[in-house]
Amino acid sequence: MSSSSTYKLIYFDGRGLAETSRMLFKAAGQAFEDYRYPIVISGGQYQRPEWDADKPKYLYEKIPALEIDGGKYTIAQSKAIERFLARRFNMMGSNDVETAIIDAAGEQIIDVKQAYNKAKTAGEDSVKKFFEEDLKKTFMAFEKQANKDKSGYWMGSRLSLFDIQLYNLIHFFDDQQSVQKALENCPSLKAVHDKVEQTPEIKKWLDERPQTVF
Ligand SMILES: N[C@@H](CCC(=O)N[C@@H](CS)C(=O)NCC(=O)O)C(=O)O
Repeated sequence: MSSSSTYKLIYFDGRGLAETSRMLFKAAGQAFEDYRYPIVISGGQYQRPEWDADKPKYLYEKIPALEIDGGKYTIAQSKAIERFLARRFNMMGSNDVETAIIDAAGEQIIDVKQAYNKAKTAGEDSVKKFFEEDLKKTFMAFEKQANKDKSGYWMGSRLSLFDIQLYNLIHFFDDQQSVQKALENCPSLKAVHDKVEQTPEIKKWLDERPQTVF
């Protein structure tokens, strides 16, 4: 398999678990098919009949999925897809230690999102505590590791998977005021955010991507 492969990224018509992979494709200048199952909210419920019909065809009955070379290979699990693409596009660090650090930070994002979902079910006070403590501590930890090479990127001298994951984490929450407060003492992370947003291929994508509810 070579990097001249063709790619089809399959997900719902939303950013969700596919957007980091879409942004990796865009940043790398790699063409891909951005296949989106329609999803509408009706009576407070998600309706996605096309997906329901196709679901049993997928290995774990979940998406995103990445089909390579016309479906010769299919990769499941969003984080496995992201790491695969990042490795292919040279965005996974420049040695095995950098790779592991990028990988670990991505795992922490999963943990912090889980903490947020838990806080939401526990009520308003827990959500407030989440932003003031959990998210802030996670950002401070990321800040400590950031920009050691003075490149403005989080790790090393070029864009990596974690830069994009961090950008999407920052935009994951509805309460942007609390996110900005949690980021207060993290100048390097804010700089990474802006650098990602100003990357020409990504900027173009942010301007033209479909506006979706999630
Ligand atoms: N750990 C998986 C979770 C995938 C997942 O739960 N996907 C949801 C959509 S966000 C799904 O396909 N659900 C199946 C369904 O709703 O029928 C990943 O990161 O890819």
